[in-house]
Amino acid sequence: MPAPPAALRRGPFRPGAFRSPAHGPRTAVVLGRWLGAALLLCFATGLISHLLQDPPGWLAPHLPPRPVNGYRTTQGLHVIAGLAAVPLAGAKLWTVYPRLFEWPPARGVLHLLERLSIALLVAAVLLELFTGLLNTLQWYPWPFPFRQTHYWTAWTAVGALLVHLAVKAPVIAAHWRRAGAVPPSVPPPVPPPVPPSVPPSGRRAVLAATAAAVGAVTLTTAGQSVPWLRALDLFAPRRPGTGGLPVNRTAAQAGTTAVPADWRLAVDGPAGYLIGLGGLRGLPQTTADLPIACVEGWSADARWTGVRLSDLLRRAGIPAGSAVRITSLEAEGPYRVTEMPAPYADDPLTLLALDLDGRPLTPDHGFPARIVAPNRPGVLQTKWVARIEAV
Ligand SMILES: Nc1nc2c(c(=O)[nH]1)N[C@H]1C(S)=C(S)[C@@H](COP(=O)(O)O)O[C@H]1N2
Ligand SMILES: [Mo]
Repeated sequence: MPAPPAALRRGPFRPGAFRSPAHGPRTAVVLGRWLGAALLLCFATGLISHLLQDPPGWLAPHLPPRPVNGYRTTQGLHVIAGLAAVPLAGAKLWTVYPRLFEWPPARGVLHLLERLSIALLVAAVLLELFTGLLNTLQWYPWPFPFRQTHYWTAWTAVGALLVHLAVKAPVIAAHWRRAGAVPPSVPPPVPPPVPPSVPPSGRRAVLAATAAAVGAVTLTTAGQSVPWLRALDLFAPRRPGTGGLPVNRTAAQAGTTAVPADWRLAVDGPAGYLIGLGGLRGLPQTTADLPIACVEGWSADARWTGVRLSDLLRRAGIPAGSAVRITSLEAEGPYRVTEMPAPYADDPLTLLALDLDGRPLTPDHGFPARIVAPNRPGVLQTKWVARIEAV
């Protein structure tokens, strides 16, 4: 590689400025494997979340309401892998940042394109981690919609990641195994002279520190979706209070604290009707243990009691196999209206819940009645229900 002009041959541009194996390709490959695995897990689980929350028309009638804890599991993994990717991305960038001082900055058009694709990859991954992290805090200090941005940036990141893997395939292959483990058929490369000041354990120290950081982040936040880690859940933004579910949007925020005394649920259909709380309590009641699995990263179990949604629909003459629209009392808000595909509406565990853990719903949890369905993102578990109709 040519040396930079004399005036630049200092500091990080000095030839041989970075000689520690901590900045070497083997470290980059090991960290890249961990980070790549975390990012691909994020991508796959994020895609599931996106499809469950906003399915294209052809998919909606085939969404599975089972397993009951399916969405809780994939969303828990999404947030766990995303949080683990934060220290991993930091370590990976630290390992390769000496490349910023490479001379010349571009050896040709192809090399320039390759470097630009890495710039895009880094920008997309950092934007994903940043927006995802802030979403778990429900903090949106930006003018763009979170979900669409997070979704399309994910495709950008994965595309740039595939280009990166293809370009780097020879380096990845050469450093996939530890230097000592190279198969004997390949002549061992002549190791570059390492000055004695550089500890040979530099790489191991970086990897160990990264693993420790990932472990600490995971253990202190995974409790927001993994019940048996709840005791260690120090840093997750949301935890169930004493014996309760977290609340994302309170009744005060939604303007639904004062439910009119003459509240009636409207079920629209060929035999549509209005029914009050007393009428609903007079219908056969079902109890089901279903989690609220919030897209903002937490999930929690609860025991719900209420009327099967399918019973309410049949009474209105709405046939099985119908998708329904559920509208909240809330005057406005992104989750005021939900469309529920037929498999959920037909499921015997999908309830119009009146009780939570054996007590009538509190205003924050959706009094007088709310929807709960199995394997469904929390955002779609509509609270303060006013109207149900076939679509
Ligand atoms: N009408 C209405 N229903 C809603 C919401 C809302 O903003 N409005 N928030 C949803 C979200 S994001 C979640 S995670 C769950 C939380 O239910 P909980 O507050 O009872 O725990 O309610 C859902 N139901
Ligand atoms: Mo949520």
